[in-house]
Amino acid sequence: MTEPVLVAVEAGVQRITLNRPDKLNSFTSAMHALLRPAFERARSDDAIRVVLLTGAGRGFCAGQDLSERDIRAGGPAPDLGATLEKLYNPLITAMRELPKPIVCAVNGVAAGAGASLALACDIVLAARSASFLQAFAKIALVPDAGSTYVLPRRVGMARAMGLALLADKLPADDAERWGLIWKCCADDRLMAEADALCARLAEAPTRTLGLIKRALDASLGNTLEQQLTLERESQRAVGGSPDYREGVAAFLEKRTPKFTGR
Ligand code: T3D
Repeated sequence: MTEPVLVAVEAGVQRITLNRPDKLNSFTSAMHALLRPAFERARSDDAIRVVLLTGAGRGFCAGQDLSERDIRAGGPAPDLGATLEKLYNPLITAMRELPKPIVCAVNGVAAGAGASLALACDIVLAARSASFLQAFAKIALVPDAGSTYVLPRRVGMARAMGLALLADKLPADDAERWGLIWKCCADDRLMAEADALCARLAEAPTRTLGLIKRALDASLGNTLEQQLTLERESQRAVGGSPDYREGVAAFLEKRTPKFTGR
């Protein structure tokens, strides 16, 4: 049987491919059972220095597989809060707490929790034909898996409201222009650009990148005072690292640094 999530590690990059192309990689519980452990492995395995997340086929991820839900009239009301609590929320938390960069290559439509998944990554590249869709309101749901947190912070409240209330597709070009994602690129360049970015990040000072990610995330809720303290503590931690020594030595010796990630 084909696995609904493929995971491979090579040259410091853990590639995770959502793999239910016929259903636009919409989320099933079987996918959840593979996806979160992949991020947990990325956390504990020193050989992994960057994660690349993408989708197989023409879509990135169409959100929750709606055929998994029992909506028969008169049937028991599904507790969708429970699915968030057990599956989506821990997944998004694991991604944000991973002290390593996550690159997302959005190869096609990212809808519902699929859009949230993409936006939970650190650097989001999208094919020009891709789009982002807050599909939730179309089926009378509230945006979840972190969307209501990320959207206003990235694009401002006016655009976040429009996206969430109207549930119209936002083309990748506009997503880049609005600051929702890092970059949009030609469809046939997407994977090459994502691979190049990951190769670069796999040679970067991983521990430092983890602390940069943590500091930027924390800044959204911190006062300046708290943020200055966090910067001080982060700098204190990396100041004793082998990669800092290597970075400065390489600068002084006018050569390219060889970071180990420690
Ligand atoms: O339930 C909980 O746990 C709460 C958490 C919820 C999180 C959520 O994500 S809620 C939002 C769920 N997602 C959606 O509502 C999006 C539904 N999909 C669409 O609106 C459209 O498929 C797209 C706009 C994404 C793409 O449209 P299009 O025309 O390019 O493709 P299509 O023909 O609609 O889809 C292709 C196939 O994928 C099709 O299957 P078929 O007919 O060829 O056998 C379609 O049914 C299937 N598919 C697409 N999205 C889903 C799906 N099947 C199940 N669930 C889906 N979400």
